[in-house]
Amino acid sequence: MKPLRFAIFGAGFWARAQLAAWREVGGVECVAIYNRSHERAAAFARDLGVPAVYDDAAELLREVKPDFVDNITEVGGHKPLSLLCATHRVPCIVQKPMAASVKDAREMVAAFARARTPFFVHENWRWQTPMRALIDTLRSDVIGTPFRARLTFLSGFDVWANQPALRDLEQFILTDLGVHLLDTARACFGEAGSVYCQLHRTLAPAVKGDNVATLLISMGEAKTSVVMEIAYAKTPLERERFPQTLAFVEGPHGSIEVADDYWLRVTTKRGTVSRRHAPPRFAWADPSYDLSQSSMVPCHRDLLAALRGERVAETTGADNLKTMELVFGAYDSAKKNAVVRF
Ligand code: 89Y
Repeated sequence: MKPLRFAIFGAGFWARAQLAAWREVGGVECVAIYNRSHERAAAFARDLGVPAVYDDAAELLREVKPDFVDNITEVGGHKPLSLLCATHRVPCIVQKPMAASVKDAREMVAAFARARTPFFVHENWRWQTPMRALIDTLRSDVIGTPFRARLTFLSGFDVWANQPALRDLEQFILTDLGVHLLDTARACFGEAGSVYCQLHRTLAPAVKGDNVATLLISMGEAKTSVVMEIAYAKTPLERERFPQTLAFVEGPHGSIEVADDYWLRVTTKRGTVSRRHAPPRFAWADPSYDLSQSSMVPCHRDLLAALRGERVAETTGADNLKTMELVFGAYDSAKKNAVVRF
């Protein structure tokens, strides 16, 4: 099959890993890179063998005419650069979080719908090996419809070292990290009916935004009570688990635990079955981010199949709007100290 020619927008930490993940999948060829700093784009192109460099995204789209764009810029670039793709009718994958507000996200999805051009969100968390095992186990119905679940991500890892722009976000913990857990929870339990959220800014290095969140969400037709504990904080912890999400799910016929070190334990009347779902190790991945970066490979596979028209991707822009509504609904809840209903 002819490889799809694509361009990358952005030349930061995640763009480098994401290009390597595309090459792992195959069937695509990165033909150009855009970054507002020509120097950074040129360095990226030199290091990673990308043939064309632009510091003008419109010029790239006009001259290169890529089959799709992977928009891996910081959040400020998500809306303008994605809309530029819509104007040129070039399919676009935008990095999470799709936008800095629900209003912007709605405008983006609407623009691509009007242009009849595919639009996706790169949302990889639900593709992490233990998260996918959790999703599959829930869908097998072995524990029945869950009535309660807990998702936990607590870490003191210095994410700001590799992604300094995150320091300046007024809304940090839910737009950067919570968005992943909320999207994964949607894949597990269905759509949110309501959310209550409390936020803190505490035990953090020099960051502007909130860094600790606690949420109670009612999800799906069964109104599953989903509790989330999320933090990037310097809380003294016995063990640093970045970037693992731990989970415990209770249903009428059993429970599922996603435990440390990628273990999934399913307990029913018949006993407990344990299996380890360690992520694959890729030479290009940063070992501290193995779990997260390796999940970009199945995420890209799903997006590529959709770009080829073979199936509907899990994380279309339209689908991800519901994740955005949940993220910003949670911020709204924290601001008002009240339950927000959807
Ligand atoms: O930006 C975030 C992501 O997508 O995964 C982990 C991360 O790098 C820091 O929270």
